[in-house]
Amino acid sequence: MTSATTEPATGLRFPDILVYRGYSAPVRIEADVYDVEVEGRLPDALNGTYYRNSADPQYPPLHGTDIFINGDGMIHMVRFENGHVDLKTRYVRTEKFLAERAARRAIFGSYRNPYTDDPAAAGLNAGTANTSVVWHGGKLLALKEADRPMELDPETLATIGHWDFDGALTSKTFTAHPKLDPDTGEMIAFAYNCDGRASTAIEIYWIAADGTLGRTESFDAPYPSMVHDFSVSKEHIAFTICPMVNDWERVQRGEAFFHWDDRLPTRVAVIPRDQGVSGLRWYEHPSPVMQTHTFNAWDAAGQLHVEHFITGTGWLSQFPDINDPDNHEQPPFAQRWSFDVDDDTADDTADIRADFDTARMFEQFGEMPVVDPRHAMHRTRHFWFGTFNPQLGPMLEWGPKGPPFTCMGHFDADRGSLDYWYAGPDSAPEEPCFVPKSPDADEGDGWLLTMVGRRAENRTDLVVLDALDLAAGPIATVRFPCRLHEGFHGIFVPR
Ligand code: V55
Ligand code: FE
Repeated sequence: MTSATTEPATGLRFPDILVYRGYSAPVRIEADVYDVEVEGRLPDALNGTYYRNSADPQYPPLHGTDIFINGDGMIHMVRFENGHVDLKTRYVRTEKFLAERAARRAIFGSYRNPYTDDPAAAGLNAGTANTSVVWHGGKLLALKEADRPMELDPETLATIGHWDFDGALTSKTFTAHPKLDPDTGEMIAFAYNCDGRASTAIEIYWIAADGTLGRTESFDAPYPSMVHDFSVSKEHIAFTICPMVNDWERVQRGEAFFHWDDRLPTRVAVIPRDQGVSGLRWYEHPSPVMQTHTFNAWDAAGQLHVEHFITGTGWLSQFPDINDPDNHEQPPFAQRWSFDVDDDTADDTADIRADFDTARMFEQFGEMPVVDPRHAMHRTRHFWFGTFNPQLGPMLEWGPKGPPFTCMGHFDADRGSLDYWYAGPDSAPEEPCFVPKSPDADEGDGWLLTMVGRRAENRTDLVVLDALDLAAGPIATVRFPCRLHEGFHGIFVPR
């Protein structure tokens, strides 16, 4: 498997740095817990499986420090069956994971930087499969934007291996945020850094409901950068290109993989879904901002609306600002950007348009946005996200990602109202996951699931809320006997 030699044991310790401290400490336990304790009564109709991904480092970092998005992919699987809950957690057996296990130490260096790897890692795939999971075409895939999808067994979480869509995937990479069309079952996905290095080419993939990758198109961004998420409506695909820049010369010098450079503009590529990149139009935001994650996108009356969280700074808890080392990360806020897609006044596709509308959706800061997935790509009324509400409870001590959430938030766009659930002292909810009460329930008529860090107890709960009445508090709380590492993105797969 690997030529790395096994080093004599010298006392394995994770360094005492913020990424490995307290509630963020590596867990490294692959668990099976049958019939987890449940407080309250789980809804009878909540039958299915919540899968989510996390970055749980197997070994201390090669160079003494690391960022939290570089840990090894650890899947958390919570199965709900007639009021019973079973937990299974498994590492994804990536090439990196297996080689480091054989070597009994880290052999890969800094985040996505091959020039920082130990020679023992030469030629091996660095993918960590740690960001999200998707269920599509009868396959469960663990995703990381720096690598191809890793297929998992949905029952056992055993790693099956890389999935390249029967050879149709041209890129070495694949986004962790593909979008599913609830009407057709189609998956629209993309890849950047397609050959594994900094590049401006972005590939778009149209993948049919049965998993067949039938169409690939490519366009060029103005500069190489992190393209973490994107937007898809019924009619359009939109990419927000942000100056979270990827400069290969810096990477070769062993520096951070990304840096924030707000001398470069934030531009939006709007691409008709049917026509493809021959209909691409560029827009420029008045100031450099960064999209963190998207809620949704939809078309109405000649306009494309993109709903997302953005910040006025880059992702400075992970990556440096090369112009201003004292710059501090600002929390993300929700905006709707509206593009006049039927406006033909400038018909040269090389033109960059400055004219699009931006509107704050609600005042509260937040992140980890979700909508009811049955209504994705259409206008939605309901929006859920992780947030803070200082009126309900104090902010928590900063972790490696910045301030932990203290609340789940719900925004009702028809009423213009906000509803919160405050998780309690020393408690931090994570990304919400919406589950409809039945396949044909109204939009928003369902449950909101979220993992909650009980930080003082060093333990994790999974809380089930009424998605339209968060303030009412948990309907049921699944009490895991252990901590599950803070995660990123999850999905619910009904039985
Ligand atoms: C993000 C997360 C990643 C990554 C790049 O949330 C960006 C943003 C979990 O890994 O590699
Ligand atoms: Fe993400």
